[in-house]
Amino acid sequence: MVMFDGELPAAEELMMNSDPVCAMSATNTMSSTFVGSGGHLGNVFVYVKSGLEGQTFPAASGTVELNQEGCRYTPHVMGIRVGQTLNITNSDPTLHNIHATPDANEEFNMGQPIQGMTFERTFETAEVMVPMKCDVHGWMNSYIGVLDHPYFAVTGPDGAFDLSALPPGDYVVEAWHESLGTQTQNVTVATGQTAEVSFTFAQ
Ligand SMILES: [Cu+2]
Repeated sequence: MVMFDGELPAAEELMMNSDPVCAMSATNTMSSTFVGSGGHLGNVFVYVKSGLEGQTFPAASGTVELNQEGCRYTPHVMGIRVGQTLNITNSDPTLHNIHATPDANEEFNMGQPIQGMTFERTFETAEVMVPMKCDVHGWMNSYIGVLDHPYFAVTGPDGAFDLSALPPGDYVVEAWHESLGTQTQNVTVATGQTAEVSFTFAQ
């Protein structure tokens, strides 16, 4: 569970009118930075930061989807495995470009002028997080956590996450939020038991 103890910033009014296609979607002008209610914090990337060294894991099956719809990225925060295919789609009848600005991976920047266009990318190195943005629409951004193991999750609006497939062991678990920073906790998973982990971000 991830909680937020503080005052939520006022909803960000976004300048979506600059593109008539985006303006049609402007009913949803809430920033996706803070998602959740009642103190529950969504869009937090939670992952095992250490404790899995030296282990190898079966390759991920399937692709991960990143969609541009209503001049937003969906999802806003996501995780992917090293080498797993990221399928990026433009569902809008307007130009978007996908500009990834990683530190450890290769930067890329590709335009998608036509509705329905897709392309695929992979990431070669673990990196938390890879920022993505659209240079046409300054409000469009998203973050992708790239990991070489499968133990990661993104909190929903209820603040909940589930790493329950994690085998017994001693771990450092990190919670990352785009504007509140990171927190870590030492977590011991005993055989046959469930560890409850809670993070509280304050401002
Ligand atoms: Cu765009």
